[in-house]
Formats: sequence, structure tokens, C-alpha cells
Amino acid sequence: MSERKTFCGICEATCGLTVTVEDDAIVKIRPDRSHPHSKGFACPKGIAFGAVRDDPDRVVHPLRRRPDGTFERVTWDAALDDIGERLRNIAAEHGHGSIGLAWGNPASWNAGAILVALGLSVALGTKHTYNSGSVDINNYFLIGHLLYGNNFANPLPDFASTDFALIIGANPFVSHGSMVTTGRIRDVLTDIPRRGGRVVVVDPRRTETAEHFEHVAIRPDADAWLLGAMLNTIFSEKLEDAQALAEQASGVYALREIAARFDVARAAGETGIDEDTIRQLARDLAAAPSAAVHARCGTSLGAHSSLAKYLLDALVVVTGNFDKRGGTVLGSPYLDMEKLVRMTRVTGFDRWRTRVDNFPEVLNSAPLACMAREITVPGDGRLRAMIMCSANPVTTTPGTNELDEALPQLDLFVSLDPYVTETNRHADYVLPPTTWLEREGFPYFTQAHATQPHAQWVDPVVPPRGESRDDSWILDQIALRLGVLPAPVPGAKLLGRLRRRLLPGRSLPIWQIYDVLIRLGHYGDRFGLRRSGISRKRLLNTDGAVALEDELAVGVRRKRLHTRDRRVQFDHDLIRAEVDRMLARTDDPAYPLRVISVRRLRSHNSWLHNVPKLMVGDVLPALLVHPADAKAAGLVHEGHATITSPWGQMTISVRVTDEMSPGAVGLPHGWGHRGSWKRAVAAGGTSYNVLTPTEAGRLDASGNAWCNGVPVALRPARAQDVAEPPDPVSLDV
Ligand SMILES: Nc1nc2c(c(=O)[nH]1)N[C@H]1C(S)=C(S)[C@@H](COP(=O)(O)OP(=O)(O)OC[C@H]3O[C@@H](n4cnc5c(=O)[nH]c(N)nc54)[C@H](O)[C@@H]3O)O[C@H]1N2
Ligand SMILES: Nc1nc2c(c(=O)[nH]1)N[C@H]1C(S)=C(S)[C@@H](COP(=O)(O)OP(=O)(O)OC[C@H]3O[C@@H](n4cnc5c(=O)[nH]c(N)nc54)[C@H](O)[C@@H]3O)O[C@H]1N2
Ligand code: SF4
Ligand SMILES: [Mo]
Repeated sequence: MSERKTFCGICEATCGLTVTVEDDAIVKIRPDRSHPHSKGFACPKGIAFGAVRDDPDRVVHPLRRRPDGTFERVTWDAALDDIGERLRNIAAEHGHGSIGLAWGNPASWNAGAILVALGLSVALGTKHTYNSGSVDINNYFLIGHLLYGNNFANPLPDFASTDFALIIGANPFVSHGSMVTTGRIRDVLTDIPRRGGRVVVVDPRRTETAEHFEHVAIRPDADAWLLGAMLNTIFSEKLEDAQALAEQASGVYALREIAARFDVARAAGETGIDEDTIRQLARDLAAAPSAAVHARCGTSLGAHSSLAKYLLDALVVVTGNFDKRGGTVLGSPYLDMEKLVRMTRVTGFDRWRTRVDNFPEVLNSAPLACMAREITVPGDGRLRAMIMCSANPVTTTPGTNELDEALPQLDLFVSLDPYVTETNRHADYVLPPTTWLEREGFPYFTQAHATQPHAQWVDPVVPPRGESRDDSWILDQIALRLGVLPAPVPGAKLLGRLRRRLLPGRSLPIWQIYDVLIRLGHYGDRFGLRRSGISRKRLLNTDGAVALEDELAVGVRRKRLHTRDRRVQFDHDLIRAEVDRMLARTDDPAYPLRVISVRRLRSHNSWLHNVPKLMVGDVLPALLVHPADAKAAGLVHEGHATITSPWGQMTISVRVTDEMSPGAVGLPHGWGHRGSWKRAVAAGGTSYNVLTPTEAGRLDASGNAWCNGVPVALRPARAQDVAEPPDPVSLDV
């Protein structure tokens, strides 16, 4: 029996874990009490992850789809050689640009995979690069680029020291934080009122977080109205921090003009929050000794998410809270992701556009919501082959049915996933990856957002199950056979062909590449020049994580911003156009309600629904409806409703609850499973995203999907109208 420390690779909290292992089997997972960041915290998902690693439904051999939709086991060589040959043929006939790559949320804990995937996308020069950013955080990426000069620039709320936390469209008590990695975030937030500060939560639902603090109920998809009206109040009442603006900002005149367009009286109507409350919130924010503002999925998946993020970041600067203790602070990563995406030229905006919709790229990728059309609309540059890693877009991306019909039209579809899902049941090959307990790694993404910088690099805790291999290895093997070096270097295709001929057995040295970057980085050992510095070897030899800093430094703007004048840039035509677009919006009275997404503690997006211990309590999908809306629609508690949007409909059981505000209905996303994960499939339900639009004109300027605040109507249904769970897909292994 031995104990091994690692970090959890499920959500952005990235908690430290201690795993008890006996004969290469997981006996127990528990929180790592000595972890400098999570300090003995872990949630039920991390603790239960052994059940994913050992899931009997997990794919642990390479699988090939038969014409009848079932899967048969093949050898790695057979799978990879066939994939390689077919990709070479597709490339020869239609060019490398007809090959696409897509990765989903779990890639954020998969340092190896992301390096190869990014490298392959750049080396192929393909516009068919998609990632879950466009159903999540593309508004951050766009505003990062416009305001700070880098897609990955991301000022972090300094909750640990703030006097006033304003949380909009986020539920950290359940999500454990997003785009900010603060250990034990629940404790850190509850501590704010304890030391005399305030936490205000703006949310259409009285969430687990809102319940604990001051709750301001808002109409869904009206955050930009609230933030714009607050900015307007601050300028018209001359509450701005003139010194901060003079020192830190460029284009303040544009910001004033934009703020003036948000009429506070109209904002009250749009948000359902009265004028006095909006004005008082603005005054309180300006008057607080320090204020940390944070908005996530609720706001990011609205129809105007870039505008909302712009206004939010503007409020921070205007109230003198940027780059300040207790305000928002800039990260201090040991692997500088901003530098990495700059060096590889991945960061940027509108350097090219998508073929069908003429939609601008962000972070060198295209919106997932546009992907189905790129497969189905004929013409030069059509997406013909897809290599997908840890993504389940059929349920997580707008247009569930559209994508479900488009994916079978690919000439080749390869999916790296531990399950046969509703998405990759259409794949020609499903290739079995190791899970995060079975591979080497470090949390490359979340370390950049850690409010208490710390470093960790881990070996696999247990050996891979069956024939599963690291995603990085699989992607690299595909690149090798395709004859492309998966690296953002000139001549990647020529080098790839040479490598195929001369070094066919050699894998890309991903860990060595990261090691060099980290050793040369801010906390690196500079190859021995700095004794206290870190390296891969030193971190691997450390049991657990190493604390690097107690808190983030402030006053670092000049060093950290990428803009020419090292100030935050506020003058953008794109933002003016986004204000026009929002002001022009009208409501259709046929859809009087707005639907919002609900996350549950024991669920994680579309997966973990096959773990018995997690499939309990409130996890199973139900529609949350306020009593007044239920009455108006003739619905009863535990009855059934048909919910219809302009784009689709489903029938689902109803929970009548006053945790919803009137006019807003809540629906969990990530359901309606198909594939081989039997328990998940048997749970039934329908994908939220049958209700959401895919048209380019309905997306945010950043390409971010519109999932929250979509207009809907409700009517009573019968239990028998609920779609029956389908049969699971059978695997012949
Ligand atoms: N348990 C659990 N944890 C998770 C996840 C999970 O699925 N389960 N997913 C992870 C991922 S991928 C992410 S990105 C993060 C997300 O992290 P968060 O954004 O903190 O989590 P959400 O629960 O999506 O919170 C969004 C909140 O916005 C509210 N909301 C919806 N629409 C609106 C709106 O128009 N305006 C406002 N103001 N509020 C609105 C919702 O009621 C909800 O409370 O969570 C991560 N952590
Ligand atoms: N309506 C609505 N839609 C949403 C959201 C919402 O709030 N409302 N939230 C959005 C957000 S924030 C996000 S991040 C996306 C998530 O969207 P996705 O990234 O598409 O969804 P996940 O459910 O995280 O799917 C992950 C897939 O990766 C597989 N997987 C897990 N670990 C590994 C691994 O180590 N390697 C490989 N190769 N595969 C692995 C899982 O089996 C699963 O099939 O969903 C978005 N969709
Ligand atoms: S909070 Fe997130 S990182 Fe921590 S144990 Fe739970 S799922 Fe894992
Ligand atoms: Mo996400």
C-alpha cells in the first residue's frame, strides 16, 4: 500500500489529492491536507474519480465503428495506420486545411495533449480548429486581446483581500471558481463578510452562493445592461477614480460615450432591478476601499458576453480597482501562457475568418457553433476529417440535432475519449486515452489563474488501464503518420515527412519542451543559476505542491500588459457595434420566459454521469420553474412540461421552486446521452442545446455560444411525452 499525491484534473480548483494505491489499484482518494492551495479540500467528484478510472463501460482498447453502429476492437497499429493513410489521402486531395481539430474542457488539465494539439493545428494551418472556449470563455479571450493585448490576459478577483465582492453569473459554491483558481473558494468568500466586507451575488436564481450572501435577482441575459448602467452612474455622479484612469487607461473618452448610451431607467426595465438599486450598487462599488468583480458562465454564455466583459473590466479600472490589492490582480504563472501563445502566434483576433459564416477567429480558432455547417456546406475548404480530443459537442454545443446529423458526413472522424458518447458514436475510431490519474502532467492552464502561486508536477498515480495511452502520444502518432511535425515551426510539414522517414519510433519530447520553458520562466532554476528555482525534476521529486508566493504582487501592470503603452485600451469600434446590436434587440412575445443553465455539485458538464456515487440527489435533470410561471403555464410540481425555443423543444419533469426568479427557468446542460456509458444513457433527459441557436448572427462577437437567456415558452406535457432513454451502443471487446 502506498500514498501518492496528485492534483484533481476535473475542475479549475485543481485541488491537491492523496491517493492510496495497492497493487496498482486505487483504494481511496482523499484531499491532500498539505496542499498549499486547497489545504485539505476536495469535492465529491475528485474523491469519486476512481470510479471513472475503473469504470467497466470505459473504452480501454482502440475501437473501430462497424457499418451497423456497433464498435469492434482493433490493434493500435491497425487503427493508427488506417487513420494515417486516410488522412494522407484526404490531405493530398483537399489540402491540410480540410483536416480539423477540436478539443474540449478536460484538455485544460492535459498539458501534453494541448501542446501537440496546438502544434498540429498551427502546423497544418487549418482554420478548422475548435475548442470548448467558444462555448465558455471566448468573451474573455476577445476582451483579453482588445483591452490587454493577449487572449490569455485575465485579471483575477482578489477575493482573499477584498472589501467588496461583486459576483455576477457565477456560482463558486458549486463550480469552485472559473477563470480564477482560488483554493477553498467557499471559505475565502465566507470570510469577506466575517471581516466586515460585503459579497453581492447577481443571479436570476437564488443559488447556493447567493443564498449565503446578498442576492440581487436579475433577468437572464441582461448583465450588460446592469454593468453599463452602473458605469453610467459612476461617470454621471463623478465617482470615477480620475487618477487611476489617467495612469492605467487609454481611450477613456470612448468609454464615457459608451457608458452614456446605457439609460438607467431602461436598464431597470431590461434587468428587472430597480433604478435605485442599480445606482446604489454603483456607488457602493466606487466607495468600497477595494472591490473585486467576477462574472462567469451566467454572463459569458449570454448573447452579449463580450460587451458585458468589457463593461465589467471597465468598472474595475474606473473604480480604481485594477492591479490593486483586494481588487483585480494579475497572475504570476510558472509557465507563462500569455508568452507561449504570443510566441506561437496563437493569440489574436480576426486574422482569418470561417469559410461558411465569415466569422472572425479568436485564439486561432473558430466557433464550435459554426462547425456543423463547415461539414455540411459543400465547397473548397470543407471540413472533411476531424480529430477530436476530450469534447462532447453534440450535447455541449448549440445545435445538438444539427451536429448529430452533420458528424456522420465527415470522411473520417477520430475521437480520443474514455467513453463512446453521443458525439463519438459517429466516429470511425474511438481511441482510448489515459485519465489524469494515469498520466504525467502539471496544471498548465489553472496555474496561470492561481491567486496563490504554487507549482506541482506529477507522475502517473496508477498505470494505464487496458491499452489506453496518453492523449499526447495518440495525437503525436497521428501527426507522425500524417507526416506533419506538430509544432508551430516553419517547415513543419517537411520536418514531419523527414521524421516519418528517419525517426518513426520517436515521440515528441513534450515534457522536455515544457521543462525548458519552466526553467527559463519566472520561478525557474535557470539551469542551475538559481538554486531555489523549479524544474520538472525538482517538482517530480516533491511529494505534493510547492508554494511559490503567498499572494500575487500588485502594481505589476507595466510588466504584465501586452499593449504598446502598457495601459488598458477602451476605444474599440467592435464594442460600439456590440452596443448597437444590443440596443436593437427585441423580444418575441411568443416566448415570454428565458432559460438559463444550472450546474450541480456532483455533475461535470456532460460527463461523470456514469459514476453511481455521483448520480444521486439533485443531479438528475429537471426544469426549475418559479411558482408564478408554473401557474401561468398550468404546470405542477413533479409534473412535466414541454419547453420550446425558436430553435427546438424538449419535454422534461418540472420542479416548482422560488429559487428561480419569475421569468427565468433553469435547466441543467450536458444530458441526453447516447453511446456506451450505460448508466448515463439510462438516466435519460435531453440535451439543453436542442434549444440554442447556431446561426452566426446569434453568436457573441467572440464566437461564444448563446446558451443563457434564450427565449422559451412552456406548456404542460404528459410523462409519456418524455423521450425514452435509447439502447446503449454495444462494444465488441
Ligand atoms: N460541480 C460542477 N462544477 C463545475 C462544472 C460543473 O459542470 N459542475 N463546470 C466547470 C466549468 S466547465 C465551468 S466553465 C465553471 C463555471 O463556473 P460558474 O460560472 O461559477 O458556474 P455556473 O454554475 O455556470 O454559474 C453560472 C451562474 O450564472 C447564473 N446565470 C445564468 N444566466 C445568467 C444571466 O444571464 N445573468 C446572470 N447574472 N447570471 C446568470 C446561473 O444561475 C449560475 O448560478 O464551473 C466548473 N465547475
Ligand atoms: N447549455 C449549456 N451548454 C454548455 C454550458 C452551459 O452552461 N450551458 N457550459 C459550457 C462549458 S462552460 C463548457 S467548458 C463545455 C464543455 O464542453 P465539452 O468539453 O465538450 O464537454 P465535457 O462534458 O467537459 O466533455 C468532455 C469529454 O471529454 C472526455 N474526457 C474526459 N477526460 C478525458 C481525457 O483525459 N482525455 C480525453 N481524450 N477525453 C476525456 C469525457 O468522456 C467527455 O466525453 O460545455 C458548454 N456547454
Ligand atoms: S473542486 Fe474541482 S478540482 Fe477540487 S476535487 Fe472537486 S472537481 Fe476536483
Ligand atoms: Mo467551462
